[in-house]
Amino acid sequence: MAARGERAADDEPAIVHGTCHHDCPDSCGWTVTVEAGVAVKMRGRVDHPYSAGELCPKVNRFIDRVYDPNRVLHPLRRVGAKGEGRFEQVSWDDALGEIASRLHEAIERDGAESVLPFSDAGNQSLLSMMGMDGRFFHHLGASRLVRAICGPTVGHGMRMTMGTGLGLDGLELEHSRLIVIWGSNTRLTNRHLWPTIERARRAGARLVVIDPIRTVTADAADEFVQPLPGTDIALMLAMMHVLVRDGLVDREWVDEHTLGFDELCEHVATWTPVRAAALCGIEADVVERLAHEYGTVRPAAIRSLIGAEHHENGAMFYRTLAVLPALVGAWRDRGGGLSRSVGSYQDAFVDEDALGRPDLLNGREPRWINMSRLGEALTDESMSPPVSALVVWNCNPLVIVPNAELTRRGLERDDLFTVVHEQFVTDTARYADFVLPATTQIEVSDVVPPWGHLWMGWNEAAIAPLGESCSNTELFRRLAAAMALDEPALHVSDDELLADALGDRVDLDELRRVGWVKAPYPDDGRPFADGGFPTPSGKVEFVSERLVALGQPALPTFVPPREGPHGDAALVARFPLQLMTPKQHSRFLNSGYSHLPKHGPAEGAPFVELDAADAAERGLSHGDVARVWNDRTSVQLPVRVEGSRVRRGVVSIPFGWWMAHHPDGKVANSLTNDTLTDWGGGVAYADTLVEVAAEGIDDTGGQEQR
Ligand SMILES: Nc1nc2c(c(=O)[nH]1)N[C@H]1C(S)=C(S)[C@@H](COP(=O)(O)OP(=O)(O)OC[C@H]3O[C@@H](n4cnc5c(=O)[nH]c(N)nc54)[C@H](O)[C@@H]3O)O[C@H]1N2
Ligand SMILES: Nc1nc2c(c(=O)[nH]1)N[C@H]1C(S)=C(S)[C@@H](COP(=O)(O)OP(=O)(O)OC[C@H]3O[C@@H](n4cnc5c(=O)[nH]c(N)nc54)[C@H](O)[C@@H]3O)O[C@H]1N2
Ligand code: SF4
Ligand SMILES: [Mo]
Repeated sequence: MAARGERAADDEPAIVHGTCHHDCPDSCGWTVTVEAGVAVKMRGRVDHPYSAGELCPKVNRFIDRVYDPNRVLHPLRRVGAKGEGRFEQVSWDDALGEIASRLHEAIERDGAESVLPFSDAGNQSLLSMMGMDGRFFHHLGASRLVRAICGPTVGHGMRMTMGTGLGLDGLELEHSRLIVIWGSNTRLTNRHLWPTIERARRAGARLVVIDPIRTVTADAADEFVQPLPGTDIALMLAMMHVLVRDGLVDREWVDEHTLGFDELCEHVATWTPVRAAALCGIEADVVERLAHEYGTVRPAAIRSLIGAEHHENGAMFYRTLAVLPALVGAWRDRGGGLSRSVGSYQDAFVDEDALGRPDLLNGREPRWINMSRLGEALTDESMSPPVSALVVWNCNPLVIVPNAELTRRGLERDDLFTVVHEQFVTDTARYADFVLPATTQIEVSDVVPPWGHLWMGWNEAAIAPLGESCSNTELFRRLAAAMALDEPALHVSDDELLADALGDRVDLDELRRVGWVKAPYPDDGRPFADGGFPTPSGKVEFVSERLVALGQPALPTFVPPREGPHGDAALVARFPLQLMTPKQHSRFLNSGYSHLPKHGPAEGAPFVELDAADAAERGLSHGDVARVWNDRTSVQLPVRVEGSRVRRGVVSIPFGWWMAHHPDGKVANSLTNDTLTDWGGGVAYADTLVEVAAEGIDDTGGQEQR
């Protein structure tokens, strides 16, 4: 067998090294065995500094995905009605010719802003996620997409307190002696961090998990706290109350590195554990114990990721959370502080502007459209200009954007021209005028800047693109050529794009040879031991003038979500249960695997999960078919009560299944809330109120939209 870097003889298997592209914190290293141009085996790369040889239940079968008989391998033109999913194969030339003229038409008629690019991190490699697309749409002057459905809210929240979203590298948890996982499901969503946490526990660390759902991570914790969703800020304020009341504050560190301690003390004086416990639906002594443990055990780390941002108060959650480590001086210690995405450490390598070229806007300022409000953008008749052309890649918006039935109505519009670049005919693609074939990660070389660890990875193409599929960068080069756009920046190669993005900060030859390069991180593992916070005051801001300027309270404040258990009373009276729609299946990555024969069926089918008492009150038993509804729509699902992981007042429908898997052709997001977060541009789909009843009981009061 030829070693990496050596060219294999044609009949000899080759081993090619790559990096996983999924929107997952782990960015694992892999090796692909190729025989006669065909990928025959994929394994975790044993010497990868983070993933160390393991992949995961979804990607262990990635080769099946690549060669799945339902892959889109040729351009398709719609022949049926929108949504029907009937297409005919056409040539690239025909597809590009028609797409180019439709885009020109839309631009001439309605202006360039009538074109909406729509994508997220379906492939989060550097060129695949923000390679040529940025240049192409900037040059056109198309509407700009606020890509904030995942992550930015966490950073925007922390930034108001610390001036930065940078936190503790996850691997530093090895040094912690108290680990509080606050709103993350590590064993499912970030599995390669788990061995680090287990190592810390073997060395004596205690693990507390705070989550409204008893997740697989909660199962493994020393203590599990299960608040009502969206209420954690009350819990944090009460912990501060106890820390101040019982003298557990690190006064020396606070005096030197924080702003507004006296105001904070006054502010939390009324936040007794009893008050917070009532709002969170937990016991007051749990709050006392948690605060005492956090105030006395060193080093103490809080670990979070993304999930808890999806609330109306999502940014405030992280603004408030970031106060806790400062109060107890946790940043002093190696293994102390707040750990979350470390993606921003890659800024040392990547120049996003040199890659995406916002200068090609030439002074124009096209409107911004928030991706989480796609349904509204497509259906709001006051939009001027209307969105008349939608180009989707790297994303499956119909399944993943909240308020899905509104998105569906938009996609059904006859006067909307939709192009989807995809590997499969997803629910979104069924509504497209053209579906164009996309490559998979083993067919294209690229660089992967991770957000869960520090090693930027190289991905070497292992096989040639299947069928007529092409990469995301190639798609936009082809579109630019078909539209006769002669801007030279739209016609450069992938190598040139990489050179623009990485400059001389990364030695590309070395990256290709080794497979990874580590972003700079403080040697002693203590990024803020001596302060140095990039806020206006240079300190951790317990009081924030910048928040006041945003129209937000200066101090950390619990504002109950409107569509939550303490929200709009009239709404709560009609819809007393809070719906969670979590990532729950180890074989799924968002909506990207439920349609595959060895992934979907192994996870069963969608269901609605209830606490036994809530089910009994509604006369529902395990296995019954129920209707789950609110003013957005109604969804029909089998009931799960046995082994339920939700608490009273909360129900849950797993996220990721497609329309075809749901008995009535809806999806979990058909029910969810598309209200944006307090700041940061995220979305509050985890603040969704519903009612549940046995199928056949009509209690909608004619409120349904559809
Ligand atoms: N197997 C698998 N792995 C994945 C993914 C997948 O789909 N499947 N998706 C990937 C992606 S895109 C991302 S962003 C990451 C996300 O990684 P995580 O952030 O770890 O995952 P989530 O499940 O979104 O949210 C974590 C937890 O937050 C909890 N939560 C929600 N609201 C609240 C709240 O108000 N308070 C508290 N305390 N907790 C709350 C949820 O119940 C959930 O258990 O996972 C990645 N990894
Ligand atoms: N209710 C609810 N809604 C959610 C979430 C939730 O937990 N609950 N999670 C939210 C989060 S955190 C996220 S990140 C989003 C994720 O939402 P998406 O980014 O839409 O994630 P996926 O469902 O994985 O869809 C990615 C698509 O990209 C395609 N793809 C993969 N690689 C390539 C490529 O190289 N080129 C092209 N053109 N396409 C490619 C895949 O085939 C797949 O269909 O969903 C969000 N929505
Ligand atoms: S999806 Fe995540 S855990 Fe699975 S191989 Fe990719 S990076 Fe690793
Ligand atoms: Mo995400």
